[in-house]
Amino acid sequence: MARSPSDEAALSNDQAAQLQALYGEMEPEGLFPLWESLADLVLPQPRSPARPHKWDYADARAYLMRAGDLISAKQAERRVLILENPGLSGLSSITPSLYAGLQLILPGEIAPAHKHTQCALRFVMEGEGAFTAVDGEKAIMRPFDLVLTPGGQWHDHGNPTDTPMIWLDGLDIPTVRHFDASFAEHYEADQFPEQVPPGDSLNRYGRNMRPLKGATADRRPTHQPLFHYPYAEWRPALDALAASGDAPDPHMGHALEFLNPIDGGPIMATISAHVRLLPAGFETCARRSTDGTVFVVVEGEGMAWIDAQPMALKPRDIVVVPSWKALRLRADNQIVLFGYSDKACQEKLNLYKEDNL
Ligand code: 1HN
Repeated sequence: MARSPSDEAALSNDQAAQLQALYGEMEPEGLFPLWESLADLVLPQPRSPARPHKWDYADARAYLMRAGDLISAKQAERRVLILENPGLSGLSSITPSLYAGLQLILPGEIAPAHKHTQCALRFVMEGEGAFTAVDGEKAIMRPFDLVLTPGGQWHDHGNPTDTPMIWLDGLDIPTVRHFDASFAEHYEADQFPEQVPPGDSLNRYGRNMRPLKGATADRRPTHQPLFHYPYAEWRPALDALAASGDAPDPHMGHALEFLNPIDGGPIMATISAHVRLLPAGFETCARRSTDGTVFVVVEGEGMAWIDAQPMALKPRDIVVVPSWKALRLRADNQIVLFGYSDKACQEKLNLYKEDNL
């Protein structure tokens, strides 16, 4: 939409020289000419600085285990390797709005209780039986469970098992940074006191029901009662969808979004998450959307093309697809993917757009 002055009749040498002199004098006052940058500020379509990228789980895991030999979870507060997008150097971001990291908690360790404005999700990569506690309620984690720690809630992690536990952290850190709205606090003890038995809120809110009345019914924040979405529940739901006889969506395959039971909306205010199943041999049509998305390969092998850049997929690989890059997928055998993005936030701001090609 914007044209620079150079598109018009060329500036005379004298005009150009006088403009440069003007810019030079204004700059120390914090004043700049919009006409020199308008075309870069208001883009005709997204031009993400983020790049398509894949992290090989085995490679990242080897570094994470080395970190495990060198620093404890307690010393580190959180022992995490940040998955930084190569196009967003120094920003600790996987997309301009989202953060991703791989967190390790070793047998016997505790990651101490804290709370912050940022919303987080955990997607379990390996290990079974460690927990995340949210406001004193444990979610016992198994591979490919989704666990939320919504903003403002005390959370600590512990691993009472004899094997390492690794999960992917997804947070809205860059979004909160953008709004200059970060607050954080440490709890006075390592763990927030246990309030209810593990699984309590899943029982109350995770069965398409909610407490009708009762003293403990409102213990969870009313806008965010459920924080555990077990693999044991979402995986059979995908299989049932695939077996229903409906053809897979040409762009998405069989896809299910995780919901907040309180309003049927996305899981958290800033982050949406979904899973999809692509039957063996299935190839999607290309699709682009404004929500840069982080994918975890849960099972299967195949290929992704991101704006025609090919990437081979195998279990536990992590792939980022930036905003408005066309994604095409092929499943060599049946593929299951988990994905999270800032779609929830973009929809609130009336920004979200998708294009099925
Ligand atoms: C955080 O609270 C966790 O609780 C993990 O496990 C990673 C990265 C930045 C800020 C807070 C956690 C985090 C984080």
